[in-house]
Amino acid sequence: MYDPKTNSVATAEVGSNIALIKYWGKRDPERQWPANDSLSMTLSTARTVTEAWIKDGTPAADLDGDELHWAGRVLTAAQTPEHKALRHLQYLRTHLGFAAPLHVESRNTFPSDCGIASSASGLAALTLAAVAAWTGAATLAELADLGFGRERLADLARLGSGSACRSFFGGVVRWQAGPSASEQRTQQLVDEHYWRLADVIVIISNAPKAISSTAAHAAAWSSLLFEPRLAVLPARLAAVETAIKRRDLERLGELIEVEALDMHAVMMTAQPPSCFINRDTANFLAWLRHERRRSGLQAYFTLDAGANVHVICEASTAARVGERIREAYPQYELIMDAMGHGPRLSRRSLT
Ligand code: 2P0
Repeated sequence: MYDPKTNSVATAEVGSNIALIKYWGKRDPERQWPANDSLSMTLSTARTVTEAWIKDGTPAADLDGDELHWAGRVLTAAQTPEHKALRHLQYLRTHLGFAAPLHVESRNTFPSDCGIASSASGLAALTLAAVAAWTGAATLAELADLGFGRERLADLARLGSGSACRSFFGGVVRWQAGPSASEQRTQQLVDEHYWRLADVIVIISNAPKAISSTAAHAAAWSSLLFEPRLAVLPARLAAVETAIKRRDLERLGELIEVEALDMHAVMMTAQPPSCFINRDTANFLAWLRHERRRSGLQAYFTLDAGANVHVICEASTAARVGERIREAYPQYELIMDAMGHGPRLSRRSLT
């Protein structure tokens, strides 16, 4: 039923996502069950583009044959089997029963590993491109006909990186935690046309993170603030969803700022502690709040596991928000992003 082709390339293009209610801490790290439900906005400008094809001339039984071209480096499963992406390919292969080794080329349209959720779009694009390469599918509809609908792809990508499952839908997406495999659900709350929200990403530092998100997740349970956080999250999530449905930016903004600081407080009080934000981040957050009071700038922050700041505002005011940030902080690069659509898949001949 599958028709894998050695002479054509599957290209997956997937937007990253920024969580408004964070996934932080895991109930079951082996199965990637999160401690809480999370909610994110899929991004449009910050994307990963991943191409995959079946390596020609390699015996199909050579399971170590995967090759990943990434950031000017060539990584092979034989040399770095523990690399997150290569490990995920191996998981997909074993779990789905595909044998052929893949040639994979991947790039981000934004700096990696510094708090713009590169593992979300990276692992989602890898999952989509690899399954398309192995099955020979040329479109998302063909993949769905072969039994790989978005829900199933999201489920597979989640095993590579939790936040990746949310990138399989556009707009605002909820990842619902549950006490069993069938109760881990990724669903779209509203599509990208419902409310034109923007995310002005302020690159305060593009230095790689000192600690991986996966390692920091593991420490969450040791923070005295973690269980109280879990207790308030259902009500906060419901309030955020209501604010989105009502397109109420002020309410959404106050909720997401508290949520971002709450997650960072857990990170900082865990054992071992991790501090992703720095003095420049803190300075920027204080400036944004001051600017809101002073000039009525309708913009609110959220943070990922990194020093950079995501400034959420309406798309109609994003240019003005970007301009104000540039005036105050000319040294920072900005990525003018916005709520985006779900993944795209295409196929071209291998030339
Ligand atoms: C999120 N983050 O909801 C949260 C907020 C970072 C801060 O999900 O171990 O790379 O691969 O499942 O998905 C980053 O953690 O962790 C993350 P793994 P992931 O977006």
